[in-house]
Amino acid sequence: MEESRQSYYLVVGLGSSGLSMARFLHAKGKQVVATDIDGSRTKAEKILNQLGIETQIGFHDQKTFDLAHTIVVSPGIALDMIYLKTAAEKGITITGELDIFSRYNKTPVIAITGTNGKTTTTTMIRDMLEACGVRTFMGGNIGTPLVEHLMDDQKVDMIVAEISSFQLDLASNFTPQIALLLNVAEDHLDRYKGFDKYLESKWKILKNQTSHDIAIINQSVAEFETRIAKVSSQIFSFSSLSDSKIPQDKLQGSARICDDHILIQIKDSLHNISTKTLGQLPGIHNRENIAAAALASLMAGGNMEGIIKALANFKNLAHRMAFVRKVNGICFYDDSKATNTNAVVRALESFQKDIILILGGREKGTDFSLLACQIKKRVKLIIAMGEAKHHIQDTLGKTCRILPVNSMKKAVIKAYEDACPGDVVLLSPACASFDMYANYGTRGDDFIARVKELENE
Ligand code: UMA
Repeated sequence: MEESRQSYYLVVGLGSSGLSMARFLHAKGKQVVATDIDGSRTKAEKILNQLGIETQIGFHDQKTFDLAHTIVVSPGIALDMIYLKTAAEKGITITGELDIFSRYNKTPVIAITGTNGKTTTTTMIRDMLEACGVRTFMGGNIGTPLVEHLMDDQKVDMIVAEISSFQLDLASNFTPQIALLLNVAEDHLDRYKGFDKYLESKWKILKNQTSHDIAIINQSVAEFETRIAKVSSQIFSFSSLSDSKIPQDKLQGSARICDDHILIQIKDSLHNISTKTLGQLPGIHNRENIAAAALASLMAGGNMEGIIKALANFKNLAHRMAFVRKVNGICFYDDSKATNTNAVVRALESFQKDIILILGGREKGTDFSLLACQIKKRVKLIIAMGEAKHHIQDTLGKTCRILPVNSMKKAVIKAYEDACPGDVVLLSPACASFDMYANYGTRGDDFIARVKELENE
């Protein structure tokens, strides 16, 4: 690295976000240097080197950070990383993919954030709009980095973007035309200094919106009333609570979740979605996702006909309360995506009782005691696995019988041995998967494979 060179963008982290970002900036004619601490990122290294991009793989070099013009940080990298802090002190601009994307993007954006239900709602909006003839690009935290849209020739009318708090933390100019805030519950407390900081990050999705933009917010999100009083966006709300305390004059429209339908009001027009036929999407949380998605789709130019058609075809996504199979009268469910306690509570509420719950993995500052009430009501045995298993035993040991295990295979076998016909075995871990797996998907796949082995035995 030459001491004098100061015009390059440094891309930090070469997972899917960083790799796309390095390619995009290079395509825009920027000088790019890319670095990843993981020495096994040789595939990314090769792709970038072939483009003529300099890489530093297997290490970070403070000098490379300090001499950059701008540092673009991957969302999964904590911002208290020493290299970033030192560079920031030297006045180097530190940013993330949302700001770079916003600088070049010309297509309207629907941005969806929240602790749970982001991926489901994002996919639903994409499906609803497509069913209404609106061409979409779907990306962001859901998997395809947003800058991929900017490298694609395909014409679209709307971008449907799943957005995480990590992405919002580095966003200063991101302004979605339609922003959704689905819910906020305890999560990622290994990265944030307390729930308030995490909540603050989620509310940032509305920060730059003006009176031309739309915000669709769950009324039960903490600080709803005080926050909406301060934003300029047109506010639409949705709620599954029967008594709304929000003065109606603050709202441009709303969706109310009733027993067997969702009632949507936008100015003077009323729309109704019957939920009687939505067996694929159980639980109040899915009704909330539908309400938010329908409001967003209507405001983005969709119509009720397309929305209802998309809902009729919508299948619950993999690893979210997905029924695996019944073995000798015992039903197995894969809810590997439940990586926080709020998601586990929602999963437990879907069953009456006699649940054998597989919990554990890598903690995210998790407070397992938030599960105690539901566990007391419905769970007969907890199988605890992964790094968190001792913490689970310490916190919930007095609430329920707990069996620690060392592998998914053991977890499934032990659950099966303890279960009676009619019981439910539920993988809903309340933890990240990274102590044992590449991601929650491979954890769920392992669970499914182990359940299938039971039938063969
Ligand atoms: N790394 C360094 N230095 C460090 C630490 C990490 O170089 O000090 C490197 C790692 O070695 C690795 C890379 O950074 O190679 C990982 O970057 P990343 O964690 O940002 O992962 P990506 O593969 O780029 O995926 C990210 C999002 N990941 C996270 O936010 C953790 C993906 O969301 C997203 O789909 C993708 O960008 C495309 O936008 C995943 C996620 O788990 C699904 N999100 C969290 C969640 O949903 O709860 C927020």
